[in-house]
Amino acid sequence: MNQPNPAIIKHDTLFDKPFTTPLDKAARFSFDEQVVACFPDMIRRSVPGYGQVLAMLPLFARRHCKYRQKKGSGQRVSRIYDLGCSLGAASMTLAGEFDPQDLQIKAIDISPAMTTEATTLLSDNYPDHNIEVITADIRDVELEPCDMVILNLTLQFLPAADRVAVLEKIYAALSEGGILVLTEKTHAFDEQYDAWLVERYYDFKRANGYTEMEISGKRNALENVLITDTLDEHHARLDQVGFKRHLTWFQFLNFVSIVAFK
Ligand code: GEK
Repeated sequence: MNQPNPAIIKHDTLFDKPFTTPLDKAARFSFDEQVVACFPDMIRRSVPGYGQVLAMLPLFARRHCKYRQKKGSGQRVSRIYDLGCSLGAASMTLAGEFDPQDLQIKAIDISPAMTTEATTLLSDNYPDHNIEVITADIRDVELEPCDMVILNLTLQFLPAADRVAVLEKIYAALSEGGILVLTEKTHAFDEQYDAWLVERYYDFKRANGYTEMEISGKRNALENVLITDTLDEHHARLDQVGFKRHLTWFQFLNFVSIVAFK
């Protein structure tokens, strides 16, 4: 990476503290202003491999984005969607590695608190890039033809019944040779393996400075909000929506990233 990603480091001084008092334990997790303020710290300390996955996105884009003709202008551009963009870390990673005229990025998130901050971060850091931040539910948006779609830790927040429809829409919008990068927290089908992975995941969080109260507070808040699938379920769903080839290219404990090829 040429320069540090501001969506990751900007709030370095604001540590993730939403779950530090017993009463907070009852709070349901939501992507509000309180979460936005500490989001970069939270995601970096609680998602194993977050930085590594982001760092690979521009390398994937280089291989799979075919430059399409921009209507009427004679210019060629690639369109990439960042769905569930939060503060725009994935979009920013891509912008940092591409010339402004090469990409059109559409970053979408349902949380206005997230998109407000993402708009500021992206326009401050990449004023010349063509990046549109949109506040919307990804279940409702129409996708334009595109070369790459990033679903980084977002599908897991949709109701299980809505996941197929979103993936079908992505498949339809992708150009031949385009890719979906799907990163998710998962659970293992085997209970013993799952217990081991979950315990090591809590060890990972402890090692990153989280207290027992913070770990259990977050676990309770995310119950029924973040609903994981198994890796097999993800691959079966990708088959179901039409992707003929899909590969788990990254795994770190119970977090995985899959690339699906159209
Ligand atoms: C990153 N991708 O830093 N429509 C749009 N956005 C949604 C929806 C929905 N239906 N449901 C949830 N979100 C980011 C990290 S965070 C992951 C993604 C996490 C949004 C939600 O508002 C939040 O910003 C994001 O999905 C999930 O690369 O917090 O663990």
